[in-house]
Amino acid sequence: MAIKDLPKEEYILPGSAACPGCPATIGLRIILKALGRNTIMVIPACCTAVIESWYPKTSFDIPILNIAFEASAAAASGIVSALKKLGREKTNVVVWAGDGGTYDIGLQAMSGAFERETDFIYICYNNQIYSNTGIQRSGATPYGAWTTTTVGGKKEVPKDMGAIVRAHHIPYVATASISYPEDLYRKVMKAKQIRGPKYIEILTPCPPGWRFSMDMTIEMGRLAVETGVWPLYEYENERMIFNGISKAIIEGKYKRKPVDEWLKLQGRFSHLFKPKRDEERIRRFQEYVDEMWERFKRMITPD
Ligand SMILES: Cc1ncc(C[n+]2csc(CCOP(=O)(O)OP(=O)(O)O)c2C)c(N)n1
Ligand code: SF4
Ligand SMILES: [Mg+2]
Repeated sequence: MAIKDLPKEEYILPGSAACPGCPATIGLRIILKALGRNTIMVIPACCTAVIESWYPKTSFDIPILNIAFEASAAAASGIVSALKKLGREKTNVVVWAGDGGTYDIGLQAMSGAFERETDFIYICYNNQIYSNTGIQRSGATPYGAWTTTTVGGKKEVPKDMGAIVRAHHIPYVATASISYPEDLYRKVMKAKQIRGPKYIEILTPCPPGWRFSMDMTIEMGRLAVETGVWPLYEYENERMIFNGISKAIIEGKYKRKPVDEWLKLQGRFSHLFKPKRDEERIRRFQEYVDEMWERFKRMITPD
């Protein structure tokens, strides 16, 4: 499928309160084309809760439940139960939460909903920061990145959320990127057909948070995949399948670009290049990515 073949319906209307170049609205447009109108979305505190705009006006053309930061997956479980009582099981129940609301504050509720086998889709849009409250670090912030709470660069590596989610042995786990809309659309369409908990995590490069020019959002997402910083995969029936360039990487048909090519375009990493190149931290970043791909290789190699 090509991007021109995606459904023409739009559920994110003009007049949202997003920054220009916002990746969250790009992602929402794509996923809602796949989900369609028969969808109830749960959104905790995050940029998207602001993007919707303020009551009585809204730019979102589907029902939304805005809920406390830590409670989105629990609220989704409640909605799924209520719909079952009403005989409306065909309605898609979807959590759309940021990385702060997923890796950190909403993790317990998400784990509980996965364990209860709630029939819903949990989508994390990962901009690697708490952007709504002014660019603080989250459990998803990369090593070395500037945020307002990691002024000299983050000292720790991000959580391996993919591994945490896969450990719940739910039917479907996938990663995606707003820079590959057809891939994202296909994954949401697939998740819609599967019963039980589904998790999709979308990398969403944020211009003000990562400090790059707003016309570079798509390019920044592509480079994340081309450098191997962001892998595209699906985990289904306990099997890992890579997609697009990530498939070519794992099969040895595409050589990952050096991470510098992604890092140097973002102001949040500028201290790694100025006043002089910080060889040690750039090497550590590259090693982190190399080790992740080594782990993936071990996962797909039969014993
Ligand atoms: C329990 C709780 N702690 C803190 C906040 C303040 N808060 C609201 S949105 C937000 C950041 C959300 O970050 P993320 O989930 O990554 O979404 P983003 O803003 O990046 O879109 C924070 C810290 C809150 N609303 N509730
Ligand atoms: S801060 Fe980033 S994620 Fe939030 S509205 Fe602006 S561009 Fe979108
Ligand atoms: Mg965030």
